[in-house]
Amino acid sequence: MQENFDVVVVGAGFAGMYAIHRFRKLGLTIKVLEAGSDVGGTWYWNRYPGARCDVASLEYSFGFSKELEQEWEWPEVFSSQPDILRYANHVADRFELRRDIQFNTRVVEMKYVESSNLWQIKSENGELFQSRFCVMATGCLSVPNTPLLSGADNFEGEILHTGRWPKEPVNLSGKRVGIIGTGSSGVQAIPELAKQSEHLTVFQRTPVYTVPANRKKMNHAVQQEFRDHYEHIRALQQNSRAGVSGYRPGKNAHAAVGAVGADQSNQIRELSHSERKAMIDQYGLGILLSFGDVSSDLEANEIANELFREAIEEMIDDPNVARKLMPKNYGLGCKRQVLDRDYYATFNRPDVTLVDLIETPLRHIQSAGIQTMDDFYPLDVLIYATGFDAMTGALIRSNIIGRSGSKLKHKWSDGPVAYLGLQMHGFPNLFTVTGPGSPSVLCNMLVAIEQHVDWIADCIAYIRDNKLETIEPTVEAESRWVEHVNEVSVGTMFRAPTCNSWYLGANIEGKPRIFMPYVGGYERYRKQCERIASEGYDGFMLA
Ligand code: NA7
Repeated sequence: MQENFDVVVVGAGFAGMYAIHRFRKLGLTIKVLEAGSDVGGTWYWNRYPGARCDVASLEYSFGFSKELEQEWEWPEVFSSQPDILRYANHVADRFELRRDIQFNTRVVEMKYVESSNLWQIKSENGELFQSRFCVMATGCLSVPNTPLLSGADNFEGEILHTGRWPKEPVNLSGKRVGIIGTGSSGVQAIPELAKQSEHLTVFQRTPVYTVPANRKKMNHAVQQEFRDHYEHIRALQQNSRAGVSGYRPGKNAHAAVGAVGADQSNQIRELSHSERKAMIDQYGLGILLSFGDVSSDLEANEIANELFREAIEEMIDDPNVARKLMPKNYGLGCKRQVLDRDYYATFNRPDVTLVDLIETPLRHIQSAGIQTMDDFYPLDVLIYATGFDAMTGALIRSNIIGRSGSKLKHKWSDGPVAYLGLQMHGFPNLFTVTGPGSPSVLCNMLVAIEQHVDWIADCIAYIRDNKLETIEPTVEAESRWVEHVNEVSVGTMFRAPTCNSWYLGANIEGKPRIFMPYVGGYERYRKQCERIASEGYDGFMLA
């Protein structure tokens, strides 16, 4: 049995959810296929203790509905995973989205059939769906990376991954827990795991630069002020670099540093050492991210790195542990900025051990724990906080087959090639939401999602209204865009010679090293998308 729709959307995170709402307005028939058992995407899967968003919630929220903006209450400035998931569920209920979603359905193949100009979508349980348009709302960080570690199968305790945390509560009390990975997920989880377990051992490969998160409860007057000015705030977002308005009623601009959108006007080079230290004392380590030269000049960056290391030395009781926690071989701004709650203080606890995997590499995982070069660490639970096959992972996994049987995984074997991060040549009528080559992870995701879904909806309406059949980019437009994405990233800290990050695919063995998101800024990107559409889809072939 094959079901037919105008559009099949893969994924019921925020992108897939908004797509339903938006496409319904066009009168399209829609089916959203979602591997999980409910809505929420990232916030459905990442339920690990301490999971939290690094963009303030009054900004990290949908702007398409005035009623939604007015009615929703955010309990904290930077929301925890349960609150964001609650919001996702509220949106699903309010707009009755679930009736167009089929849960527990993992897509295993998507094939373009040239003779009918339709896509055939196959699920893991063998169901078939057919549609004229496909929208990949599969998320940028949705395929967990579990490195193949020697002897991993031998481990007889419980194995968890932060990106696939169970729905049922995990009881860690009285247990010896080990965690591998100190990126955002590890850093957020470690203080909570230390509280919940009997003993926590942190296996660290690369020390992280992490700054304290804003942990304020929501101020109701501020929330109301946002509600009163949302129209203005959404306009500011649209004209910003990172989809963040920066609107802070009555607050110092330094008060809220998020992972995207900090003020970049100051220069660290212009201050003396004591002035720099005084600023850190006053505003916290997060202030280092607000210096423009720190993100553009390697020497200024090293000044900030050194200040960071000095701060770690002051915060950690044991100088040997402090030394291990100091990042040395790469700079601030190379990786996505990590925000934490009590990360460094956690290493002063007697029930927390830090293992430096560079000094004492992991030799073998055994049935009862981890053997490194110099010691054995007995464990009841082993947690991977080892990140994701970012940006391309979920698209390649969906096994997308385009015109003449060409496979996306082959097209992308040297790195992702797409026009505007929205479409690929050879894959007509298939769209990606926040795909590689778009601002995506460098932008407030909800802003990026709404812009992409709106653009795709307008494009589908244009095709329908003009009695056209297909749209896909030309090879030339696609390669020009890829070149442009590459050009604008040159000279940024993201591409510093010492930098290895998931933005570059460097965390996955064998993945081509390409800077994947568009760093030219959201506003600039949005305007290009709008111009292209208004000029009759410049760079696209319409048939
Ligand atoms: P990240 O940021 O990719 O962090 C993964 C961590 O896992 C990082 O510390 C890695 O060390 C470590 N890792 C990965 N593979 C290994 C192996 N084989 N051995 C030891 N350690 C390893 O993922 P997160 O989930 O924390 O965050 C991803 C994004 O989600 C984040 O940026 C936010 O946007 C939300 P490495 O640095 O590679 O040496």
